[in-house]
Amino acid sequence: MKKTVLITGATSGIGLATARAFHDQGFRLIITGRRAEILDALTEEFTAEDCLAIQMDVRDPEQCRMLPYRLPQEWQDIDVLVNNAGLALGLEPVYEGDPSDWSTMVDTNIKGLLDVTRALVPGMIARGHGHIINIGSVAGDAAYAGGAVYCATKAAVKAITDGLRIDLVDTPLRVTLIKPGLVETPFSTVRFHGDSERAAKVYTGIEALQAEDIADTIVYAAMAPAHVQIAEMLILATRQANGSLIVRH
Ligand code: NDP
Ligand code: 8X3
Repeated sequence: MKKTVLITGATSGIGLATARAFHDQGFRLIITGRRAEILDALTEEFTAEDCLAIQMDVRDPEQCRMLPYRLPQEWQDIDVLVNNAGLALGLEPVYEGDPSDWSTMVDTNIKGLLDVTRALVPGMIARGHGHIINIGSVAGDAAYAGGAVYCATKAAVKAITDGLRIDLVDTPLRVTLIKPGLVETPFSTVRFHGDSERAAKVYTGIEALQAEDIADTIVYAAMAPAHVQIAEMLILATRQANGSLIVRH
């Protein structure tokens, strides 16, 4: 019987690379995101037998609550949940930031992750197995200029992940935090509200991480023997030391 992974935000970047990496390892995929046309194309790529697409917006608490009820019986036994959906919006000082950007980041990165976790973890506990892998960031370790709110959301992901691991310590479930550094994905285009020229500069002069590099670490954590719980991994580009120090040539 193939194992099943559910990935939030599987339509792009790290989530999409993670879907492909799990598929290569023989997992069945439940892929989610807001963009239906990409989900449809991916269902064809992975084939309907191995892939169930669920269109959803993690900012909507009711959609998160209903998620388990939208899964056909044969898709309910989720082995791995990858809470990946997330974004940064803006790179201004707090005193010039857009409150609507702050709400979107908080609702997606913190509340969405919490609501999906709340919906799916009780089933894992009842079945006696499961692995929750949350995508944090180096940004959660310390704030950087213009990133206060995004960094705060990723610090919250770290605290929620640690708290969940404590809450589940007397169960067979495992909880992992993956903290990537600079990864070259559409992340910066989203951050700069579609300004792809500005986004490209983020990755100029440095060999940035690729989404596949992070997918490898996620699959590594998931494939570790059942008695091994990878609690946390920080993955940086070689010319990056932390959220603020990046050397470009
Ligand atoms: P992308 O923009 O490429 O992917 C983001 C994914 O999140 C998309 O699939 C998007 O799907 C989904 N998403 C965003 N908002 C929602 C929502 N409201 N409901 C459902 N899905 C949503 O960026 P990355 O792959 O780089 O980012 C993935 C994660 O990795 C994020 O949590 C990010 O914070 C984190 N991260 C990224 C780093 C980087 O440098 N790139 C570094 C460290 C962490 P759709 O638009 O279809 O809804
Ligand atoms: C994304 C990486 O450094 O742009 O979390 O915040 S960074």
